[in-house]
This record gives sequence, structure tokens and C-alpha cells, in this order.
Amino acid sequence: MSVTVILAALDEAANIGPVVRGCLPHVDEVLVVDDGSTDDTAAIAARAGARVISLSRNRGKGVAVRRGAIEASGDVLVFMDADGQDDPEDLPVLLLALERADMVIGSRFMGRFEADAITPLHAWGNKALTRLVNVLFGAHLTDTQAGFRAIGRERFLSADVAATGYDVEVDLVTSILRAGGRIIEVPVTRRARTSGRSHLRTVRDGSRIALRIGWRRLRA
Ligand SMILES: Nc1nc2c(ncn2[C@@H]2O[C@H](COP(=O)(O)OP(=O)(O)OP(=O)(O)O)[C@@H](O)[C@H]2O)c(=O)[nH]1
Ligand SMILES: [Mg+2]
Repeated sequence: MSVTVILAALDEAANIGPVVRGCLPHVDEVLVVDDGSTDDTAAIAARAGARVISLSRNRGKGVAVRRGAIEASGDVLVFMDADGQDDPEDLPVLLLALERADMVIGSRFMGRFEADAITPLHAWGNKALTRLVNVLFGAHLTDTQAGFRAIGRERFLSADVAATGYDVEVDLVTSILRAGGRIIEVPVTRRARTSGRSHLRTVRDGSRIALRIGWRRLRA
């Protein structure tokens, strides 16, 4: 099975090089979807050894993730953050677990957060959103919002994933749960962002994700 790591990236020039170089020894392809960055993300990623797709303007993480899945050459996809918060050394654990599941999530809450990797508010918000998914979809997950995931490419492409922003994680999880698929979580280490800033806007994105979870349940 060939493996593609997909890095959705927005203005991550300061972080993306080491992430690409860290992933390359573990996989067959690293695909960066540069989403209208205004810095040198695309050039630095390409220099580090990634294949780069540059979108002409910023369309959101969900759009970038889907575009990456369509373009990837691997049979297996691994989605990771491009800001260095996910550790490429955790890749083998996710890939091994995928032999027993439809999707594997790298759970930050089963693993650990390094110092300054998350604010107390975001930790609370992530747990609340996870609980909402568990209650509405009868699941027992610990980290439904983690972007660090492995899934077969065909399985991803057949999933009902339409969200354009950070709510893309909800669509993927709920689509698999609704289809009776198996999701396994493995513990990962979540690091602090070394440079740049998070694009997540707590209230706007958090409420959008919560609404998306409710809407997906109503449609189920
Ligand atoms: N393609 C694309 N990627 C994005 C966009 N917004 C964020 N990302 C990427 O998605 C990943 C996670 O984004 P962050 O803003 O760090 O959010 P987060 O890590 O979930 O939240 P924090 O814990 O606050 O850092 C990073 O690799 C970003 O570059 C976007 O609009 N388009
Ligand atoms: Mg981040």
C-alpha cells in the first residue's frame, strides 16, 4: 500500500519545511495543498521535497483536504497539520492501526500535550465537541476534532464530506459512524506551534463545528 501525507497549509512558511522532511522517510508522497498563502509556504514545501498544489485563493481547510484526497497518488491518506503540532514520528502507529479500522484518529487526549500545545479553553471546547458527537452518534471517541488521521483513499472519496472549514473533521467522522464503520484512536503527542499563529477563531469556528454536528445528526 502506498501512503500519501496531505498537509493543508495556510501561511505556514516558517513551519512547513521540517514537517515535510519529517514525514518523507515514513511515506511515499507528501502533498501540500497551499490554500492561497501570502508567504513562501509553496516554495519552501517544494524545496523540502513535497508535491505542492497551490489554490489561487483561500477556500478553507475542508476544500484543501478534499482537493488533496483527489490528487493524492497513495492508496492510504494521512492528514496532518502543517504547523508542526503533529509529530511525524507518530505516523507508523496510525498506519499500523489502519489495518484494523476504516479510519484511525491520532488522539491528543489519549496521548499528551506538550507545554503550550493547547489553551485551557480550546481543551475544554475540543472535549465538549467530542462529547456532542459521542452522544448524538452513539460513539466512544476521545478526540473527534483531531486533524491527524489515516484513512484509505477510496474510503475517503466515498464518504459524505462537504464542509469547507475546520468542520471538515466532523463530516468525516460522522459519515463513517453513520455508515457503521470502525474508527480506532491511537495516542499521539501534540506539540506547541513553533511559529506563526493559529487561524482558528474560537467562537466562530467552535460554534460552526457544533452546529455542523447537530445538522449532520438531523440529516442522519
Ligand atoms: N489549506 C488550508 N489550511 C488551513 C486553513 N486554515 C488552517 N489551515 C491549516 O490547518 C492546520 C491547523 O490549523 P491551525 O490554525 O493551526 O488550527 P489548530 O491547530 O486546529 O488549532 P490551534 O490548536 O489553535 O493551533 C494548519 O496546518 C493550518 O495551516 C485554510 O484556510 N486552508
Ligand atoms: Mg495548529
